[in-house]
Amino acid sequence: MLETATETVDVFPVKGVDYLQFLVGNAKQAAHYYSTAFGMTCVAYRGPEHGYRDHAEYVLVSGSARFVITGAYIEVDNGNGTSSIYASDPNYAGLPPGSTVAGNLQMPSFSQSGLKVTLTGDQFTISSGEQKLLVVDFDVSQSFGQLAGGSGQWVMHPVIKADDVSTTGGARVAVTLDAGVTLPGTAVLSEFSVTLTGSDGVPRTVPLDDSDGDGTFEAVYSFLAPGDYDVTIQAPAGVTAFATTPALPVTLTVQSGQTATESFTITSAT
Ligand SMILES: [Ca+2]
Repeated sequence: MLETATETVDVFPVKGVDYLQFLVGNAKQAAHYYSTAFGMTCVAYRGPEHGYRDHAEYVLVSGSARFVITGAYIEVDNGNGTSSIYASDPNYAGLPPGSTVAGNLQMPSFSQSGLKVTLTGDQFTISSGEQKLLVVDFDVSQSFGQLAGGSGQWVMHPVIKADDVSTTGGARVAVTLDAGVTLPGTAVLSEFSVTLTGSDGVPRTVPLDDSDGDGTFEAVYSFLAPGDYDVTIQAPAGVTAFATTPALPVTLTVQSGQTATESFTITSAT
């Protein structure tokens, strides 16, 4: 197993956050909740009466964080080559042009329980006089679900994870084709993707990319909670089987402040 962990320089340091935008079903109700329950201050609003016929947006301020609340939609893969769109409002302004809304996207959590942020280890310690930055990760796969009973409606229960920036690590998974190995049909390495799954069971999938054109395709991860991650590689349609060295799955250990790396060679593909 080729597993190394090296010191890394953060090539994309986060120096500040301009605003967080929350996409909700009822912006007025959510803004009211954040104001009355969380003590945020509403500093701006725009809506139909200002000429924004499809918008109802509130800007809320809490300390130096800003929260912008509007609507949302989810596009669901029907598994047969088609997709359907579910929206918080059939006229939601953020919909793709010309799209047809198949059903309703409900977002009850915002009005019932507010926004919950899951901290690694369920705790976060800040000492007196200390400043900490949090990485906030909106988990799409856990945040959307289909209502039971075949109603066709979708529900958003936002799951947001947070980690102390200084305790997170990164990962870099490289994939190359062995000499003489070709992919079947029109398949190319950029259609492959890499998935890391940690102890939380949440898959994090990143497509392979060769931005510098040197023939080595990579999936790069930032701001991972330290711990062990199972590494798997997904092939596109048209590739029925493939083998790698080292063989999959591989466990990658992410450490705080470091980038764990793993390099795979595809030794056969059919
Ligand atoms: Ca490359």
